[in-house]
Amino acid sequence: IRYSTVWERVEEINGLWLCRNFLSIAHQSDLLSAILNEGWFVEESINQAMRFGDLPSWATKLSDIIRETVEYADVSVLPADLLWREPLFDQLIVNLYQPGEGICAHVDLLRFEDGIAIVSLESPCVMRFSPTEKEEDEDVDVLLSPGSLILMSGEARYQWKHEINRKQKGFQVWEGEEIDQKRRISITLRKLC
Ligand code: AKG
Repeated sequence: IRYSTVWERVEEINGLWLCRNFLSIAHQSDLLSAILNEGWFVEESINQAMRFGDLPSWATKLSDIIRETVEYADVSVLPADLLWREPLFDQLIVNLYQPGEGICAHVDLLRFEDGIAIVSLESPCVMRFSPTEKEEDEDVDVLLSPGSLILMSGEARYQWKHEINRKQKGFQVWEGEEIDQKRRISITLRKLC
């Protein structure tokens, strides 16, 4: 096994799980090379690539190990039948964020099924979750370190927005320390309804 099967539940948010050390350093660099070899990001103005249906082979392999890591997870933390569907994912987004770039608060479109996975590469970042029906200040920050995987399901997917605010210096702080922003690449895997 070249990946971690240790999952954590994000206590405050039902349906949000984090696998901090999902990919080894070597696997992260293989994945990064495969993505950059696609040639999607040769022009500076392009920072997102989307694929539907048959995914590149590296993404299919990634899906396979996501399925395995869920199957082997401690069932007291993560339900083993969470991602039983076939195919597991048929839509891929790769986002490339330069320092200062992030993504606004959103809930993923309803045309995607429940059960969304995000793998992070390169710069760590803080992803902020905020409830769609806000009564008080209940935001929850999650650190997405390189090689980590998060899974969003149920409430986490439908009742919480997620965002990454890297607009200004000082916004990305984790445990009192400002994160040194570098390029970040994320891989989001979903299944169309
Ligand atoms: C999206 O593309 O909808 C995302 O939320 C991406 C999040 C990320 O880059 O980690």
